[in-house]
Amino acid sequence: MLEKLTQLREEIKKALENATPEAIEALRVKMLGKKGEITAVLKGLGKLDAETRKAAGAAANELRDWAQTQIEQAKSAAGADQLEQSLANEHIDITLPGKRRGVGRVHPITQMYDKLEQLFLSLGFDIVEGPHVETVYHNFDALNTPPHHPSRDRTDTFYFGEDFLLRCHTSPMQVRIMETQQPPIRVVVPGKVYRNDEIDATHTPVFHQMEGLVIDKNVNMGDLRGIMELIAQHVFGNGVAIRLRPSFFPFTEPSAEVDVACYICNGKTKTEPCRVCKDSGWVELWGCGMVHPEVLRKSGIDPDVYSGYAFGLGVDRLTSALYSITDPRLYFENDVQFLRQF
Ligand code: 2NL
Repeated sequence: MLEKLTQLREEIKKALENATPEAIEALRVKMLGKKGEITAVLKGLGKLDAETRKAAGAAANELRDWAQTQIEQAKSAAGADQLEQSLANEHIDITLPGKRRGVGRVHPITQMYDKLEQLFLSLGFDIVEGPHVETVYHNFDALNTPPHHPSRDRTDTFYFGEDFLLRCHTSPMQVRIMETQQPPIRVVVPGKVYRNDEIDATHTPVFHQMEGLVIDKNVNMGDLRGIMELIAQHVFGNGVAIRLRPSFFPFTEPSAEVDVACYICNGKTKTEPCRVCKDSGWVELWGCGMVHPEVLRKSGIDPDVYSGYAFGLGVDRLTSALYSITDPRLYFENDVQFLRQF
């Protein structure tokens, strides 16, 4: 018995010389595992007579403790060896250039939305979005746009059957607000709108609008003009002049085009013809008007008590004007070289 223990001790000593971590683990299993040799000796103690068992038990337990310590020590020494070796073999080249992170930026159209929303929030407007698939009623009938009107033509608007379509302005959402809220109403509705246009230098089938609606008692055209001027100055800079020019929309009466003093030549350059304003000094940028009484009445607001104004900003057009961008296709092409400029 004692001989066997001595033999095992010698075997362990030998096996641990220059052993790899894998070999050490294999030795641990071979000696101390469930079916290990030392384990077997300890299990066999029960069969010995009491006297022999005492001496053999002490020796076997001592061997087990010794083996455990030896194996642990050998393991950590071998691990340190391995770490040292890999540190010696691996080199980090700190002169290599770093990996550049592709940080995106805010799309110019979104920047213009943000700029406008900042203004309207400061003026106490709500900002509300609406569904892109609308009813023909909310998109046209409620806005005083009768069945024979050209913008209702099936070739100009994307229909889903008889009663639904892709909204061609955000106005249907303002109608929904009038239907569900009583004045005072002060709201802007940003969002994509859709028209069945061929793509060219001034048209894309999807474009971006922000429409505004203000309804209260005693709202007049002076209020409208003041807000139109604030919008122009917020986008193009303090001091820029605007003018309102008579126009027509089915949903407003009177209606007006908002012209902004030419941001290229300011109407002053006479030596060189101005491409942007054609030397008129003014650029037509958006439309507005006093909400037609019939539009108020249809949505449940009494035009004898309340009046209001509305406006429709073309966000693509405003962005193009601000940055002198001549082709709206650029907004959709995701050309990083283009987008990085803003
Ligand atoms: C344009 C003209 C405009 C409106 C939109 C509107 C909405 C309601 C009632 C009355 Cl619910 N009007 N919207 C009014 C005038 C002009 O847009 O040229 N947009 C690009």
